[in-house]
Amino acid sequence: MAPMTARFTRRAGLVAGAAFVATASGAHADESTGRGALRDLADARGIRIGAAVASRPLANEPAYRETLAREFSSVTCENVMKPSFVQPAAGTFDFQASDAIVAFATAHGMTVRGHTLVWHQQNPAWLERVAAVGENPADALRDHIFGVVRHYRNDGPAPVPVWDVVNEALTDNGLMRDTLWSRALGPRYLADAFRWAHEADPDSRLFYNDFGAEGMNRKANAVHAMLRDLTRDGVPVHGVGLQMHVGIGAGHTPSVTDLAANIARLRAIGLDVHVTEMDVKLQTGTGGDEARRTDQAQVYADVLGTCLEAGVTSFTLWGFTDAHSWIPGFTGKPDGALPFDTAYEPKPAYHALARVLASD
Ligand code: 9MR
Repeated sequence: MAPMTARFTRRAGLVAGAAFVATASGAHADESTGRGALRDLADARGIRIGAAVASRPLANEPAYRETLAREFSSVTCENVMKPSFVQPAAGTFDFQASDAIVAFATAHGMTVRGHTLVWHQQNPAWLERVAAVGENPADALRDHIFGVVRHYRNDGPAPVPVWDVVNEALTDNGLMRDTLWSRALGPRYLADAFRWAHEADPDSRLFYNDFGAEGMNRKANAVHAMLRDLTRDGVPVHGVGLQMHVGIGAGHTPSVTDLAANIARLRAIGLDVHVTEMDVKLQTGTGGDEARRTDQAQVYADVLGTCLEAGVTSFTLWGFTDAHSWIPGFTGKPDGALPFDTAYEPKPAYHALARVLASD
């Protein structure tokens, strides 16, 4: 594949796409296409455009709610569906926070990606202990998966049609990550988790989700091989999430050629491919200067354009406003990795995404 087709060029992706105006409805319609917000453009292409959502700004900031509902057609709970939130004590489930996000999504015609059932982070202390001391850890994991998945199948505000069942089970070298679950249950915990999730809701699409496995590298090879073996063994895994936490500058984003090749080989083994957590670091320690924002827009355009061409059907960002991004909490520095700035104004990255969605 050519490294970049004409429609993802800087010129087509950015200059023409910069002509956006606020409409009466508050949407940022693109003057050059006469089309509306990202979700309208994504609808027209038959894909979902999503964002990770945090509970506090959703409850407290009207601009957060308005932008989310206007621009996105899929939501992922950034934190509150993880085990430490939904099962804080053994056998005691608490869906208040996650239900609030699911209810918001439903009220605004958005779908939900469930995130995440099995991970080595954000587990409650009781579950860590159960896994560590070997007190029926398989039962605990199965009960957790059943408790969460069945809630959304039967009692929650809406069904969750897609689950990230297992998150980040491999290392950068493509080895099984040493986690509470690999130690307690061995590598078979992956197959078990997918089987339990499928039993709990046979209608949900079940995903494996990881970072740094977007291009054709060692980890991506291992993800592909692992999922090929699981599907060959009849394990109900239906898709793979490419997280896409990337950045501007050489080496911080996979090449479009590698990305396309990796998506193609995953689809060739029958898997759906979603982008699940995209953000693009400026690596400035600030909100970034104009040139860096332009480079960032190009990365968003290249990745989205490649994914659309390669058959990705759901494209989720890890947040949407620089006012609420996980990166400052992680690096200790502001960054500006998302398409809306801290005042909810669209950045060049926003226009680039819209432009690619609107292109033929
Ligand atoms: O964005 C999430 C952040 O608020 C949490 O503190 C963090 C805990 O590790 O998890 C972040 O979300 C992660 C996601 O669940 C899985 N992939 C990596 C994401 C960013 O770290």
